[in-house]
Amino acid sequence: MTDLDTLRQSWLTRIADASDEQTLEQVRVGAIGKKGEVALKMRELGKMTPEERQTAGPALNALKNEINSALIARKTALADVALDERLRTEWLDVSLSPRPRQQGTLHPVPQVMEEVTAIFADLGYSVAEGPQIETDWYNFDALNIPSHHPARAEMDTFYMARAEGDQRPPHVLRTHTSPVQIRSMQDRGAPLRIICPGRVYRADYDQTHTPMFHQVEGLALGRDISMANLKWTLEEFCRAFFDVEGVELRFRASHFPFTEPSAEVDIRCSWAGGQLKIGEGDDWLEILGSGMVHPKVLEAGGIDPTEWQGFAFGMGIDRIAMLKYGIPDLRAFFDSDLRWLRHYGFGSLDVPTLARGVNR
Ligand code: 2NM
Repeated sequence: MTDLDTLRQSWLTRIADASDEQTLEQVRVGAIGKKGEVALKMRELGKMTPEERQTAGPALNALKNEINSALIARKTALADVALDERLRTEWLDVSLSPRPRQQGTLHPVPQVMEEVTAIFADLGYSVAEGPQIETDWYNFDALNIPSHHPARAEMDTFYMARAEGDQRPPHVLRTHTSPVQIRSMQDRGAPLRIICPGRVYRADYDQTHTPMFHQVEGLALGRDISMANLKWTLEEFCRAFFDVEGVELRFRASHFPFTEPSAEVDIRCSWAGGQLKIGEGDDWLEILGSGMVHPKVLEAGGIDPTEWQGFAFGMGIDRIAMLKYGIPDLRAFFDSDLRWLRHYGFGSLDVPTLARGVNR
C-alpha cells in the first residue's frame, strides 16, 4: 500500500497548499471527483482478486474519507481567513459625526428670528403668521392708514396687477407684518400676546434698504396694559438679545398711524474705536418703534377699545442682526455669497433656546 500512502501525502499536501476556494475545488475534483485519482483507483478494484479487494477496498474508502475531511477543514479555514480579511478592510468609524464636515450654515436672519421668538416665547408670546400678499384693507385701512393718508405714499408699496376690469383696490405685498396682528385679533380676541415674524416688502433699494426685508412685530392686549409694561418688556428683550446686563433704553416721542402715543426706542451704545458696543458709552442707536395700539386699530380687529388696550412694537430683523453680529452691509444678506455665509452663518445645530442661552 505504499502507493496509497504516496497518494495520501500528495493530496493532503495539495489541500494544505490551496490558498483559495477555487484552487481547493480543483484539488477536490482531481482527488475524489468522479474521474479523480481516488475514483480511478477504486475502478481497479474490479481487476483484483477477492482477497486483494478485501484490504484495498476499505483502505481506499478510508483514504477518500480522510481527503474529504481535509478538504472540509481547509475550506473552513479559508473562509475564516476571508472573513478576517473583510473585517480588517471593511470598517466603519461609528463615532464619526453624521456629516464629515459642516456643510451648510444657517443664515443670520432666520437665526436672529429664532433668537427673538425664543425670548418672547419665554415671556408668554406665541408666534402668528399670515399671508405676504394682502388686501389693502388689512395692510392699510385696518391700521388707521386711510386711502389718501401720506403714509401710503411713503411706504413705497408694491401693488399687485389687477385683472382687466377689476374695480377693487389692488392687493399689495405687505409693507409690515401688522396685518397678521389684525387677523390674530379677529381670530383670537383679547387678551392676546403674539409676535409676528416674517418677510415684508417696500420698493426701496440702497445701502440701508432692500426691497424685501424681515420684521418682527409684537402685540400685547389686556385690560390695563400700559406703556410701563411696554418699557419693561422691551428692556427684558434687549437684555436677553444683546446679552448685556446694563441695557439702557430711551423712549423718544414719535408718530405712527396705528399707535397713540407712539415712541421710537433707542439703546445706549458706544462707537469707540469704530466698534459698536451695546449698553455703554454716550451714543444712542434706534432699534425699534412702538406705542399703545390706536383705538381704531383695535376696532378693526374686532376688539372693544373701551374694554381692552395694549402695546405694539416693530423692529427690523436684518438691522438688529447687523448690530448684534457686526455685519457691515445690509445688501450682503441677499447676495448668496458662500464665503459670506460661511463667515456669518450659524451651525445647523446651533439653535437658540433660553435654557442654553440665545447667545451661546
Ligand atoms: C411698529 C411701530 C409701532 C405695530 C402696531 C401693530 C398693530 F397691528 F397691533 F396695531 N402692530 N405693529 C407697530 C407699532 C409697529 O413698527 C415700527
